[in-house]
Amino acid sequence: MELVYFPSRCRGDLPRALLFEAGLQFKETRIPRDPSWPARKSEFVFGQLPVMRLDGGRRELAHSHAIARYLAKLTNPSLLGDTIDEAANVDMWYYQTDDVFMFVIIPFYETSASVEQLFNDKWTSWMAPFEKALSCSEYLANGKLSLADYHLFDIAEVMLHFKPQLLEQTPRVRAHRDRMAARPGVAKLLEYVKGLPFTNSGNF
Ligand SMILES: N[C@@H](CCC(=O)N[C@@H](CS)C(=O)NCC(=O)O)C(=O)O
Repeated sequence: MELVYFPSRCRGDLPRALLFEAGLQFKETRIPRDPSWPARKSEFVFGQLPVMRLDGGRRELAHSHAIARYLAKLTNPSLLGDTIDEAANVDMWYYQTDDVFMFVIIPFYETSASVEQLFNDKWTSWMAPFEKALSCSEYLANGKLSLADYHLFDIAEVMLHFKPQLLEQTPRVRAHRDRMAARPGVAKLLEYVKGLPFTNSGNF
């Protein structure tokens, strides 16, 4: 398996985490995010990354969530829920994490006082449903580990680096991040991405 992404964390970490958690061997190709990138976009089905190359490059799977779901099905299908109802609950939490992730990555593209203000104003309300869910379970959905937990971890990681003081205001999300970070595969991920920026825009 070959994961193709930029030399950054952002949407690369979810597939990376699942690969490490499953102990799968993979190759990672990092495409420089520099003036040569626009000419390379057409190499990829949607002109964006991450992409996973399968079957020695004969198949290409784009979209971090399609890749994540594929890896979950392949290595630990329970991450997607064990019944239809569980799966619906996992999807619900997973899609919510992605809605919030889209906000949380705004500073990758913009730096302004208004972004800081947005985070100060909104972080606790974005996190409120997660804090509530984590008050009765260690996990977001069905009382067990799911894909949604990995994507909440991605959100918390961004905040830990961007505005750690805000993460401290949501102690259950903070504790959930620490529990996830202690998982052997996630610990390997953190070692693997050490020093990688979250983005290549230069913002952070
Ligand atoms: N929904 C897609 C979003 C992919 C995406 O936005 N990729 C960004 C990097 S995180 C990208 O390729 N940007 C370069 C470009 O659009 O030219 C996913 O989850 O994979």
